[in-house]
Amino acid sequence: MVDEEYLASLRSGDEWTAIGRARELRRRGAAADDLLDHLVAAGERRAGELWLSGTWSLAEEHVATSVSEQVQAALVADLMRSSAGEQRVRPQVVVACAEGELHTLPARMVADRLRLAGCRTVFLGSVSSGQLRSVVHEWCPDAIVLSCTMAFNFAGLVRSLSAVSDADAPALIGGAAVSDAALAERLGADGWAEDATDLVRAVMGARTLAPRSGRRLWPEEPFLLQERLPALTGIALTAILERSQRLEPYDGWSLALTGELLEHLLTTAGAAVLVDDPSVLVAFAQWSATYLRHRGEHPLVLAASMVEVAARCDAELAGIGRFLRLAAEQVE
Ligand code: B12
Repeated sequence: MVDEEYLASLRSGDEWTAIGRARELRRRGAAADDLLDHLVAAGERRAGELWLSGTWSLAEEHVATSVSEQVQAALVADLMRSSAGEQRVRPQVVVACAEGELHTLPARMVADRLRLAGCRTVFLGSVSSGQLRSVVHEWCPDAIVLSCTMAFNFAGLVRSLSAVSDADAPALIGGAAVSDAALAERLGADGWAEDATDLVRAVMGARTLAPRSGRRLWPEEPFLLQERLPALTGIALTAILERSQRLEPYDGWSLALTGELLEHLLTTAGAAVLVDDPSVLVAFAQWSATYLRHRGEHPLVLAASMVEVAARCDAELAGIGRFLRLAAEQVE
C-alpha cells in the first residue's frame, strides 16, 4: 500500500515533500531496499494504475515520474554517502534499456541496486544498439544488463543483444516484459534474473555464467512487419473509428494516442511471433482493451479492428495474422 501523503506529492510535482517523506521513513529505520521497492517503485506502479483508469491525466503521470526520479536519486546518493569507500573495482557493469524501450526508470532502479551492492556501474538509459556496442567495446564490462518493460520492444532487445554478442561478458536481461528464464533464452540472452536482488547475485558471479551459444536465426515476419506498419496501423485505426461506440467523438489528441496504441499492438504481434508465444500478444491486447474501455470505447471494437488487420496479412505475414485472430477472440 502506497503512502497517501507521498502519492499526493508525486501527483502535484512536489519533489521537496516527496524526498522529505522518503528521508523521514529512512530515519525511522526503513531499510534501503524497502524504501526503493516499497516507496519509489510502488509509487510509480500506483501512478501507472491511476493513469490507466483515467483518474490521473497523462501529465500527472509524467510529473509523478519526474518526482520519483528525484527521490530515487536523492535516496541513492544518501545511501552511497553512508557506505562511502565500499565500491569495488570489479565487477564493472553496463546497464541499458533494450533498443526502443523508453521505460528508463526501472532500468535505473536496477543500476542503482548494483551500485549499492558495490558494482562499478554505468547506466546508459535508452540507447540504440550501436551506442550500446560502442560503450561495451570501450569499457569492457564484466556483465551487460538489459531491461525491457514492453514486449513490443523485443525486436529492439534482440538487436541490442546481437550488438554485444561478441563482447567478452555475459548479457543478462530482465524487466516487466521478460517473465522467465525460458523466454530470456528464446530472446538470445545469456542469463535472466527475476529481480534486482537476484541480479546482484548473478552479477557478483557473472564470470561463471555460460558463454553464448552462437548466432540465432530469427523469423523474418517481425522485421517485414516494420515496413508495413504504417499501412496496417491505418487499417486498424479506420476500423476502430468506423465502429466506435464512444459517446464523445475522437479529437486530434485521442486519435493520435489511439493510433500509437494500435501501432504498439501490431508491433507486439510481431514480438509474439519472434518468440513464438501468442500469450505475449493476448496480454497486450487485453491491456489495450482495458485502456480503451476507460476512455469510453467498447473492447469488441478493438477485437474487430484486429480481425480486420489479420484479413490484410498476406502469406508473408501469415503468423502475425493468425496470432491477431487468436488474440482477438480473447479480448473481452
Ligand atoms: C513512468 C511510465 C512511463 C514513462 C517512462 C519514463 C521513464 N523515465 O521511465 C513513459 C511516459 C515514457 C511511458 C511510456 C509508455 N508506457 Co509506461 N509506465 C510508466 C509507469 C507509470 C512507471 C514505470 C516504472 O518506473 N515502474 C516502476 C518499476 C519499479 O517497475 P518494474 O517495471 O516492474 O521494474 C522493476 C522490475 O521489473 C525489475 N527490472 C527492471 N528492469 C530489469 C532488468 C533486469 C535484468 C532485472 C533482473 C530486473 C529488472 O526491477 C525494477 C525495480 O524493482 C508504469 C507503471 C508500472 N506498473 O510500472 C507504466 C507502464 C509500464 N506503461 C505502460 C504503457 C502501456 C506505456 C506506453 C505504451 C503508453 C503509450 N500509450 O504510449 C508507452 C511505451 C513506451 C515505450 N516505447 O517503451 C503500461 C504497460 C502495460 C503492459 N504491461 O503492457 C504500464 C504498466 C502502465 C499501466 N498501468 O498500464 N511509461
